[in-house]
Amino acid sequence: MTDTERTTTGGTVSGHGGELALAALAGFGVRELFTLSGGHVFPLFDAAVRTGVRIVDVRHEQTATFAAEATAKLTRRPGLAVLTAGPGVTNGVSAVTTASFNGSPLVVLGGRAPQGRWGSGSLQELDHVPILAPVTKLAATVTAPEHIAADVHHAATVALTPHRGPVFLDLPLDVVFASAEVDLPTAVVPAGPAPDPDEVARAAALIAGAERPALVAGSDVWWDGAWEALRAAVEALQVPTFVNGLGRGCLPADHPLAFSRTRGLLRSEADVVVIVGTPLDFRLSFGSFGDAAVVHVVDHPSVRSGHAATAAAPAGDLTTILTAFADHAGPRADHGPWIRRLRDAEDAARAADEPRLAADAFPILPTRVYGELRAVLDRDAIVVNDGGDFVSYAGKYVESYEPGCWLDPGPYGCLGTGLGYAIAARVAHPDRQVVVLLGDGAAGFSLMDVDTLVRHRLPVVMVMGNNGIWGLEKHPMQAVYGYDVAADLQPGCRYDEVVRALGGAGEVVERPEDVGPALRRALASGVPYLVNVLTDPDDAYPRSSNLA
Ligand SMILES: Cc1ncc(C[n+]2csc(CCOP(=O)(O)OP(=O)(O)O)c2C)c(N)n1
Ligand SMILES: [Mg+2]
Repeated sequence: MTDTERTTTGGTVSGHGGELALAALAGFGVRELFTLSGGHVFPLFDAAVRTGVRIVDVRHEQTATFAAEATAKLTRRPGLAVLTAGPGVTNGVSAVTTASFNGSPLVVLGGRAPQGRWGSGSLQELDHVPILAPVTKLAATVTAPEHIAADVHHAATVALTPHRGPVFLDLPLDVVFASAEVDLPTAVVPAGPAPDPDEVARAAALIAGAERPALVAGSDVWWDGAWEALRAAVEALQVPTFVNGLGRGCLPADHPLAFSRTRGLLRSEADVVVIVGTPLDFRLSFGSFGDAAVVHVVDHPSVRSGHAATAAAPAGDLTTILTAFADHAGPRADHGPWIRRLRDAEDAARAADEPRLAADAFPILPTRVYGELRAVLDRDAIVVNDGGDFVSYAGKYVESYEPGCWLDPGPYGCLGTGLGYAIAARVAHPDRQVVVLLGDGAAGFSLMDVDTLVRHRLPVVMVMGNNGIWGLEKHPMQAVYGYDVAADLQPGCRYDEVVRALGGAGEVVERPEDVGPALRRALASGVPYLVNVLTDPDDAYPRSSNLA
């Protein structure tokens, strides 16, 4: 096969199953795959070698799958994980589920025992499809080499179609090692459905006519490429705007209409709350904001809320909907007094935070780490969050100024994203700061993948809030029972020595005045570097409950 035959705009492709699969994905811009070796998937490796797809081989399939999901989050292209049959696939299931909750266009290609011997007890002979079906948009087995390109093309299209999400195909050994010559369909990135213009107009009129409206923008604004339309809409309608998930940075944190500290006031004071591109889940008090009417704007009718009452719920392409909001020509109330009220409250809340951000307490308060971090982070730094209380503080104190910079695990709340997301961030953005915020507990799920950072020369800065406990569980258990079990880790554990042993660098920080200099050394080092900050175990992130 010549390179011109491996075209991104359709045409004929021939080769073994791995070549056919990667040819189908090339048209969607897939340039790297994340994997851990296994004989069932060798043809995919061979195809990558032949076509220049970067292979990033990691130390746990969960990390590979998180890295693929994060590649999608960072690039808005499909991310590709290649998982070997049986345990390779099942090790990826929590990360696939995370992608499902996040609406991330993740493509997982699994190995599979040969279909010619199915039922005879081949190594790792497991039917993965029923395991993956509930957490994917599509889970299927490719049954013939002639089907591989079309099936993979279809799977990628499904992953990218709003509302987006993960897809899974497994390729039996005797199918993926065989060859075929087939026509490759043209890769098209599908647009969302057209929204109902009357529903959109009704929503716009509600917002414009409200006295105290507010908007919360979430990840689908980023996935839909709708951040400019978002900005145009909130500027035209003069709506104070909050962000969550990948919505962060879709309106820069220093925009005059951007707010973060005053979300509590929505419940007590707003009269219309507009939620765009994120579910009405626990992060948004299940879509209940006191007496406020709720407008839920979604990228597809299938993700309209089933539990919350909404005054309007336009569904479809978010750019179309937000542009229509921006163009709304009907009557509008003056939102000026409300914006000033929120801004005063926001300024007061920020001023009240300052002492904790600068605290020189010993042991170090986690807030001090964030006070120091904001001084050294670039506006386009990629920030990865993996932990409990330590990253709850990050959510509060780290600002995002550009879209696609903020990687949190999302509403599935799965610890262990850290190193996978970090690997993807460095691969996608070789020239930006990549900073991983790690709880000491969370780190245990993926720290071995520092080895991957070292082998693949992927420098990232890891900042650990090391309180020696599973803080987000220990404090609530104390509150509920008056005692706690299964919540202690080793105090002062030298995770920085682990990173050194794996070929990176690091240091331990015990004094508040040493945090800033250590962060600067780490960012200047050009190697994987862990700043192991020993933080106060008695400090608990102020929250009512994490169980409801
Ligand atoms: C895979 C997984 N296991 C368990 C949990 C439950 N959990 C949520 S937060 C947390 C504690 C995290 O501790 P650490 O990373 O040290 O952060 P800290 O709260 O101490 O700052 C746990 C165990 C989870 N969310 N995900
Ligand atoms: Mg901890």
